[in-house]
Amino acid sequence: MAPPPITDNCGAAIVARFLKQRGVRRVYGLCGGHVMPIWMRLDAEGIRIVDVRDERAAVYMAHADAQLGGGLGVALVTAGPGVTNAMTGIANAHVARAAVMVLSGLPPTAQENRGALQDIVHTDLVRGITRYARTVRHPALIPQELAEAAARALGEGGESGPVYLDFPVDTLRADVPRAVQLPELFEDRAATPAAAHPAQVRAAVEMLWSARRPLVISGRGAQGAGAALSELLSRLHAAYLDTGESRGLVADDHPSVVAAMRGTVMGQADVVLTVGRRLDFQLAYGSPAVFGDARFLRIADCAAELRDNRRGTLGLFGDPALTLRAILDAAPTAQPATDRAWVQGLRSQHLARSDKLAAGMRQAAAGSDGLMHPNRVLAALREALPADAIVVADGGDFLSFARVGLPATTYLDPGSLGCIGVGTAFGIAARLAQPERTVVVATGDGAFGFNAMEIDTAVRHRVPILVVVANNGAWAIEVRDQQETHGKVVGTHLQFADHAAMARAFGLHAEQVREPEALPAAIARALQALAQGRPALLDVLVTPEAASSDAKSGLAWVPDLQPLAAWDDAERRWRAAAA
Ligand SMILES: Cc1ncc(C[n+]2csc(CCOP(=O)(O)OP(=O)(O)O)c2C)c(N)n1
Ligand SMILES: [Mg+2]
Repeated sequence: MAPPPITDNCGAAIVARFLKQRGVRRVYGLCGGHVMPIWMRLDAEGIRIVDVRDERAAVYMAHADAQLGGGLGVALVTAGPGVTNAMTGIANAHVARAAVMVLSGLPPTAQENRGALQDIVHTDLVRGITRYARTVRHPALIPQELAEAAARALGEGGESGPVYLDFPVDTLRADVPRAVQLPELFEDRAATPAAAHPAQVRAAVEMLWSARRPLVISGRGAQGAGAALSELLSRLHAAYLDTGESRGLVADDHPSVVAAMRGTVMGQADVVLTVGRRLDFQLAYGSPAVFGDARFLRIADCAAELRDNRRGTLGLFGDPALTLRAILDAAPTAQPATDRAWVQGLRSQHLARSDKLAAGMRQAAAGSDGLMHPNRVLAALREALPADAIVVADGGDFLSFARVGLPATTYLDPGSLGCIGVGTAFGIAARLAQPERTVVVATGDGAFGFNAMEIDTAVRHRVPILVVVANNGAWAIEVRDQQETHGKVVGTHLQFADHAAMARAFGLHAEQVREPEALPAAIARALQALAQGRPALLDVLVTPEAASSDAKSGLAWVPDLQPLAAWDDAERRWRAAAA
């Protein structure tokens, strides 16, 4: 007997209606019988289904969509391997604190634990990498579980991050009592965010306005606080560092931006203000070995960004934008104690370094193999891309070159999990979330391979992104580590495969480029294809010999105490001095 047709009041219909009401316009997924009722109801509600080729990519896409769209990113994956495939994406969203909701199905309740097809306890698997993970076994519980999961994902009263719900398929097919479909569960009624306590705001003003060398560092939690942050920097004449999570929040031409002087400014500041930023490996865990006796002041709306590694002199728990605004309102009109010459000096060194880098990139020498330096690709892209292009960087050495060499107001990369392979998926979702902007994915050949099949998704869904593969026939950053640390290279070479031929097979506009002189015209043709709604791929042969800053800094060989060799040495000296 065929299953009864699903109604517009069944569990799956409630899931779809909930998402629709919460403003979700796209769901990324890969179909399967255990989630088919949701799939069909999403379509019935007019929510676009972006069907992908691997569940991992669906979650990466939901992640990028959440970050660039500002709401919930949703992935729908089937039971069993659908969920296990999704797990790397969930882990990545967990570390990045991205507001992702992953939905799945289960065998019918009457077959639970009997050895049913695709039966495995998903919630046990994802528990450690989600804010909330529940199986919803009764249709009447669906509205409240969805509401709670959404609140947790968005970080209402806590830290944002991925959430997971699954539903036995009979629960999805069963009707949901009208009485429990309370409007308050469907509407977005997030608790109103508030600024930190006024007494703490005054203490923060005192600390900032008396600092000689104030440094401000922003992160994920500062998104949405750009205007207040820029104003604070201007009034305080502070130095400013961004760390990838919040790129574009403060304009590059702001006199506080000293990105190219990161190491120096971290060692010289006397007051360090973190805004929604963890003191993770990118910031030397806030260690006094690197920051000296700087005092820390922290502003965040979640515990992880308020007191990880360094509790600091002062921690302001509150909405970052409102708290910064409160600081500005409470600040004296008198000039702060900032040593203006210090900031100006850093700024001019930053500008000199940035100019030197840009000039050097255009002339970077080829390798002994005759292949071009990766910076030649980036220099050509810099020339051709619009100023507001979204940049997605991925890979090992090439990620490192791109992070430094490709300025962007919106930037995504594998993040703190080091989750290489996100590139194409992030690019697709970025373009869907912001369809008016040019999206370029700058990826190593190794990183590209993980989810290369998603170029098919880009074609089928007519998502015009430009994928630039830096083809050096290797996991190059690992090759160098083996050479330098172990004196032997094993299992780290790839082939100089023809990724352009592969891309053409899936319907992209694609070319392989060997000479730097051919880059401008090839990029122009690729952008032309984009303008016609067609994704494009450039497979650029580059030398594996070029050593990136990440290769040189020690990041690849993973020192014991700190992520970079210089910080590791400093940490050793500092610990020894105290012993
Ligand atoms: C999923 C995953 N596997 C392995 C690694 C380790 N890893 C970091 S960078 C890298 C090499 C990347 O190679 P490619 O994308 O070709 O960039 P290249 O260094 O050659 O420029 C590897 C294997 C990782 N970070 N993530
Ligand atoms: Mg490579």
